[in-house]
Amino acid sequence: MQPKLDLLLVNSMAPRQRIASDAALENSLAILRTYLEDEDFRVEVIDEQRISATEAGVPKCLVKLLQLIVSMQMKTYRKSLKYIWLIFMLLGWPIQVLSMYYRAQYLSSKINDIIRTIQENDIHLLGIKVWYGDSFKWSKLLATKIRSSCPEVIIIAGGPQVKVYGEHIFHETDFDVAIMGPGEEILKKMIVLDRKVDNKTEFLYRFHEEISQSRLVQTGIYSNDETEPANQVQCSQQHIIPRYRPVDLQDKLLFHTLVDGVGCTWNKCNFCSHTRQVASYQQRSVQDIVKEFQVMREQGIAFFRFSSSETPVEYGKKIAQAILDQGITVNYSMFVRATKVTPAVYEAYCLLIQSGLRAVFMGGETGHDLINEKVMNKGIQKKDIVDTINCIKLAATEVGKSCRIGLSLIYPTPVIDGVTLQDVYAENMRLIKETLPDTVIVNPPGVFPKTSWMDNSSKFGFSMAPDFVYELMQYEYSIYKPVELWGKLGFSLQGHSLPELMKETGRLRTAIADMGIPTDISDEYLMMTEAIGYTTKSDLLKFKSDSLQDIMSGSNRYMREVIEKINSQGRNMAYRNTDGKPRNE
Ligand code: B12
Ligand code: SF4
Repeated sequence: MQPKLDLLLVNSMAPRQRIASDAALENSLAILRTYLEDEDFRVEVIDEQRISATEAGVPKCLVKLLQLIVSMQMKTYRKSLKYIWLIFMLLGWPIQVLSMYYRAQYLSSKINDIIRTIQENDIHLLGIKVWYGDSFKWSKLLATKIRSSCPEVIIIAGGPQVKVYGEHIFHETDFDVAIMGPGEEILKKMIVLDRKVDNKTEFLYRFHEEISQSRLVQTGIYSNDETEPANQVQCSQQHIIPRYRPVDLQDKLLFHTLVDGVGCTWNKCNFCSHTRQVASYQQRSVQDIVKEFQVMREQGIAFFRFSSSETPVEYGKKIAQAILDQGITVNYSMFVRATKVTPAVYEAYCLLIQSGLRAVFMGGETGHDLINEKVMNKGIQKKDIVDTINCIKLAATEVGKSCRIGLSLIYPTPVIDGVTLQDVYAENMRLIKETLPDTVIVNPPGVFPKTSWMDNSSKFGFSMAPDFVYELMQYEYSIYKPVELWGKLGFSLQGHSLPELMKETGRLRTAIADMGIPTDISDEYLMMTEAIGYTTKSDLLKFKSDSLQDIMSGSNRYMREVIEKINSQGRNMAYRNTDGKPRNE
């Protein structure tokens, strides 16, 4: 018998909000659905990552009480009020635990809903978009429960966590197959195969015979095996414009991730998991990109983030020119690499900003040149970071528009002979003073599979317990956790345990905040807050503090208001041309 649905796609759920843009439009599952629908398959998406989702399942009075306690915790978070802060922390603890209990119950009920949908529609294929941390734990639980209630269902993992952890995804999980890279073509093959077989055993046998010998299928830019039939198709991947349904836009932040290309031009940093991609930056056609802008604008969407790990400026310039030629009003943000600034780079940034570039995320990693070279292999120097940031600021002034800058650093870092951690710290501070970015994102050192840091861990001074990777996969990384609550993860760097490393990360973060620079604001929010008039540093600091309060108390009180303003501004822009007139005039 044919199933009523060929494939059910589910976005993993997390008990707590992680960043302010958790409720962004779910682009990749919409892409997969659109591609498969165009091939005449029946696909549904379940995505509960919505604005109101953070509070779902928790009694209102509990949310309110937590809001109050967290606000007191934040007000008393300073050395002089340490003991009062401690009292509020202790008071908040049982309430946090209770609220997490309700959330866990709620998330578990969502799993039961999915099981019901699978049974009612006789679904054979379930695809799960997998993320890290608590969300990964939820997807593991989902797979386990499906395996026991619906043993014939083939469970497929895909998305960010597979791209970072590859084969490790199968450790103590019930996923049958995992896709590392684009899922379009491979899912199509799986649906076609599913229609030909009678049961799961036969499916898996033929899958391995005809589609992939390995349970982990590497596709697109992750594929380095041209003998696998699935991979050959994926290499020449075309990019699909997702078709959002009205329900996909409901209770969401109207901000769309647009594929401008894949990868980055460098692809060699020692710490970066993107280096699992076997080729450097692959661009998408400008024509397609502009078409996607236009399709999204029809639906009231005007805020975008480019998805590639770097948009090279020369390519960005071509995209910018096309936006200006079409006269479309959009705001977008992107990842950039620091570079040797030339008049051509300056000109490119002027055009980019003129066309709507409103924020960039720049991975600087450190202001210490020797560490950036020997430890990071970043391929840039402090001078490049300073010059590129100044170039962007000058270009913005020239054009008379804003382009905010988020500079990302990794601290502490492994150190080498003749360099102390304090030297790295001092160079980082010097870099920040010289560049004054709008925000600085400070990350502790993370060691991911198949990176040079992992493969040569002893050379860099990392020490990891045998099950470190599995622990890391489900570790809920949150900079808002007090250092005392950080587990050890079986990880150390040059003799420093994880809590010690986190303390050092926090030292730099505090010093930056003391300079009046807000830390850890994502580039898309830099762009969207600017668009709704949060133009000063104090606006940003307030945004940072209020959104943090929401995240810590599991509430959406503040973010709901901000998102309402953003969505309304986005619609306003989407329905107007660059001359400010309504589009259909
Ligand atoms: C844009 C972006 C965002 C956006 C939009 C996210 C979204 N809706 O996907 C925003 C800003 C909201 C965001 C938020 C976060 N992000 Co983010 N984000 C990215 C970024 C830059 C691009 C992702 C993207 O949209 N690519 C384009 C689409 C088309 O590709 P794709 O998502 O990979 O989907 C394709 C395949 O993966 C596959 N696929 C996807 N899902 C599935 C499911 C199945 C079943 C199958 C078979 C295939 C499949 O097919 C898709 C189409 O080809 C990536 C880095 C990168 N360059 O990849 C980081 C990245 C995905 N983010 C990351 C993280 C950590 C986060 C946050 C947790 C941030 C944080 N710690 O503060 C949050 C979590 C958000 C959430 N909802 O849970 C990590 C993920 C690490 C991990 N192990 O999970 C990444 C890899 C960055 C990094 N290296 O650290 N992010
Ligand atoms: S950190 Fe950035 S520049 Fe370095 S390899 Fe990764 S994506 Fe490329």
